[in-house]
Amino acid sequence: MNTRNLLVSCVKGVGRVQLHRPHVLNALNRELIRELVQVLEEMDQQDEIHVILISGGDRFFAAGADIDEMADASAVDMLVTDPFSDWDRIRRISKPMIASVGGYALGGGCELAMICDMIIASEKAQFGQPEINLGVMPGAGGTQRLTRAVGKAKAMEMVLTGRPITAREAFQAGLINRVVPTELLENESMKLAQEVAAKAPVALRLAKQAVLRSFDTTLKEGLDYEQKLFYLLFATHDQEEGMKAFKEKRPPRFFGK
Ligand code: DAK
Repeated sequence: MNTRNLLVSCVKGVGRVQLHRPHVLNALNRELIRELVQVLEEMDQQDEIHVILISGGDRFFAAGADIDEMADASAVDMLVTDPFSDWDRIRRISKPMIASVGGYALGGGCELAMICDMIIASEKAQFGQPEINLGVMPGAGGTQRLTRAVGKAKAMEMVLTGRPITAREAFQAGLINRVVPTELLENESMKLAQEVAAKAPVALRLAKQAVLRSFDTTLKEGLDYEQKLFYLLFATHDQEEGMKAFKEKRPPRFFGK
């Protein structure tokens, strides 16, 4: 697919998407989001891709939604044109997504990273929800996913002051999976993505679904759901292969069936 704001490639089971609007620190305009959603949905359908890795630039992952595009909108414009409707499709991507954050992940940038299933960041990265400084508030998960990840105290402070936190603070607060030296970010992100990409693809999808379900269900319903998905995996070739390979003391060869 031809894109103006993204660099797209595929390496050993990993679909790589790099946000690329450097002159505005990857501000997420409508065109970029439309392209991103299309690429993610295509990757979700491609058998050779098992994991999706989203990255930005060295100094910035994304500095949020494009303020120039929003500045003159009225509430009615927002309601009628629903300019952010594409966002919702990102959370329906069924393959695991990893965000690789090299610098600022602010506003919508932080929210995009949080839609991903894991976040790996460089020592220079910063995470924040500065919308309050613009007279608004987060609109794509900054009050919900952030609070679930870091708890009420830290989320309130970030959302009400707009102050970003460092990668180390984000790690300590449970927002991100790991912090790595800047020069290792690309390698470490790829290593993690390939480690996951080598697993059984159907099991990956269902496991992702089950973990996400825990956020909006009761424990009992979540456990029932998990159990059904677990049983369902016994209909896959990969379950047979995984267990056979274990008994034969060899690495499994998964086919995604
Ligand atoms: N939008 C547009 N342009 C931006 C931008 C942004 N978010 N961030 C940076 N830029 C542009 C700057 O205007 C500047 O352009 P020129 O002046 O060169 O033409 C260029 O990028 C370089 O930026 P700076 O000169 O400011 O660079 P600095 O290194 O000095 O500062 C910074 C970096 C990241 C601290 C600063 O640029 C900054 O504070 N940026 C704004 C961060 C921000 O407030 N982000 C939140 C935006 S609101 C929703 C979905 C999403 C959202 C809402 C709803 N739904 C699904 C409903 C999201 C909302 C937001 O993210």
